[in-house]
Amino acid sequence: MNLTNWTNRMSRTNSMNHKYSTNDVRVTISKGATTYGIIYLTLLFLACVFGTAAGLPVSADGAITPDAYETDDTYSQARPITVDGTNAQVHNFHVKGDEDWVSIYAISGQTYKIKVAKQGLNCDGAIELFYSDGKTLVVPKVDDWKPSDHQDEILEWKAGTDGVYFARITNGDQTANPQDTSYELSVSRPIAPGGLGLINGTVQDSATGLAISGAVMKTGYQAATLSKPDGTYEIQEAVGDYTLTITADCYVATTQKVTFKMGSTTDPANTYNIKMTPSTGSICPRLAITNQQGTSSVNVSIALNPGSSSGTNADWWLVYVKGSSIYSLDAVHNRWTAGLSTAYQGPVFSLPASTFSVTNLPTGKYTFYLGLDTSMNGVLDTASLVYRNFEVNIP
Ligand SMILES: [Ca+2]
Ligand SMILES: [Ca+2]
Ligand SMILES: [Ca+2]
Repeated sequence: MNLTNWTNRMSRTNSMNHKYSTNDVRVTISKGATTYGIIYLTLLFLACVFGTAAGLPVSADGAITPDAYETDDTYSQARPITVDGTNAQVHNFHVKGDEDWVSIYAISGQTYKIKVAKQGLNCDGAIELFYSDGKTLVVPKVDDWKPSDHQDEILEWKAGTDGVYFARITNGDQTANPQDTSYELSVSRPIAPGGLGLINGTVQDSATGLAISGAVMKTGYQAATLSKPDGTYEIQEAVGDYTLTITADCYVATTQKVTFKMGSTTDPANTYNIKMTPSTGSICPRLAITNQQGTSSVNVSIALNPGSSSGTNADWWLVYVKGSSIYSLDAVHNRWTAGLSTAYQGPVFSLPASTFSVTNLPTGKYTFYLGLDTSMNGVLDTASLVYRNFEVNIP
């Protein structure tokens, strides 16, 4: 692993701040001393703070293979679903009580239809819709509560304001066996077909090329979408020329002239790749993880804009979670340790984009986090915490 930029800077900074030596305040749970209880509490804590369930134990009674969108059990874990996307998302309820959350960017005055279709024998989908706080209901539960009829469930609503909405899909029959609970989830606008065109592409950080997730992309007419965790997007809109506006936390808003053509597909002729410039005003961690195709290694790319927090003392965190395990990078000694501990403690500075690899990872799903909190005490402080997370699968 090569963290030269970061560690050089850290070593220098550390030598100027001996009273904040990481050894004085670091909370390290060593592998040998770790009990399941400590790990569990740590994960619960992380789950609250970072919004991940981190594979916390759930009833595994009859559990089946989770669908590709897991973990998506809370609104903060929801991933965007493309309105009028070319493919429906295939989900299942892999354990009893599973919840599947997705985010939708909706435009005021437009009518949207969320559909659960092609339900398996043990699937009786129920749909709820929430505002951007993930808690306040827009549309209460839509569920025919007839486990045996397998009719499509449809929630239709007219958006009152532009913004992010969250849909929660649950199995109407919570006691149903997880076997055969698959369903297809789609979101569409009930408008006349035929006059729609499609564009697609990626949204990337102009400085680092890192994927930007959750960028809001609007045509200014009827369509909007959120970029996916890998930075890709897809939009359908009435045929014509538009100026796409793109906004994202930590980036300068930008525009792109686009053309929606009749009968267009996701080919290069309809591809617009967007680059966004990092904003300088606020502290912004940037993180992207890529699997080295078919290997047990990942490349971890990190960068940090200090914004107005430059020079403020902070706890820096770079951790990954797999199942019930959590590992933290010790950037000063260039090693990973079990448990939750700071990567570094010291003033916030501009961390140039750097990439290093983590090797020999066992098969499974990993969530990486890069975060900073400006209460430098070796404890994860939610009040001042800013972070980015990124999920990667080791095949
Ligand atoms: Ca699921
Ligand atoms: Ca789920
Ligand atoms: Ca702290």
